[in-house]
Amino acid sequence: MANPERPEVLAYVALGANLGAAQATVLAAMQSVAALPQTRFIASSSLYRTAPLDAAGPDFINAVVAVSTRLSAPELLLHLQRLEIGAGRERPYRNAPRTLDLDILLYGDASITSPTLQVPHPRMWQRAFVLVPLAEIAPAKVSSPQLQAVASQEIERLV
Ligand code: A4P
Ligand code: MG
Repeated sequence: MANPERPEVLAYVALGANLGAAQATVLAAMQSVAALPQTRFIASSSLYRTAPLDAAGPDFINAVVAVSTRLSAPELLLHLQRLEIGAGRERPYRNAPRTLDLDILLYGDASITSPTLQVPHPRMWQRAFVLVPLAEIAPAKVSSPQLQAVASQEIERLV
């Protein structure tokens, strides 16, 4: 049910997959994120093929989606984790190959540090697979020096 008390917040969600039908999974997940309760679609980036960073396995498919939501950040995280499980996500070890990873990058201007949720995502500024798709849909959120800092990482936009 809509919560008229809580304002809409612009949130950016990173999507990643490197197991199974990764492109189809990421495309479907973008639609699922946009279809969450109390949430509406704002923008989605292209899909990108990226080399694994601090991780094993095949190349990743990565993307970023922007939504406007009345869900709180912890509620949004719970919904994203449900979608990960629905896509068959298992967690055998840290940074294991995954059918679907959904991370909250930004939640409005909020700064959140809890045991289960850190926003902005603490590692986003080190990652081309996050910054390049984010810059595509929200150029004001990423500066040229920030993009420059990750320019050596392999990333290819899929058309
Ligand atoms: N958590 C804390 N803050 C957040 C947040 N902002 N969004 C907690 C989502 N979750 C957040 O995540 C572990 C815990 O982080 C969650 O229980 C949640 O409470 P996870 O998804 O279970 O595990 P993970 O994916 O291994 O950790 P994380 O932190 O998502 O991993 P990273 O650091 O994001 O790295 N290379 C390429 N090319 N593309 C990728 O997508 N991804 C990773 C994952 C490494 N290398 C990659 C890619
Ligand atoms: Mg994650």
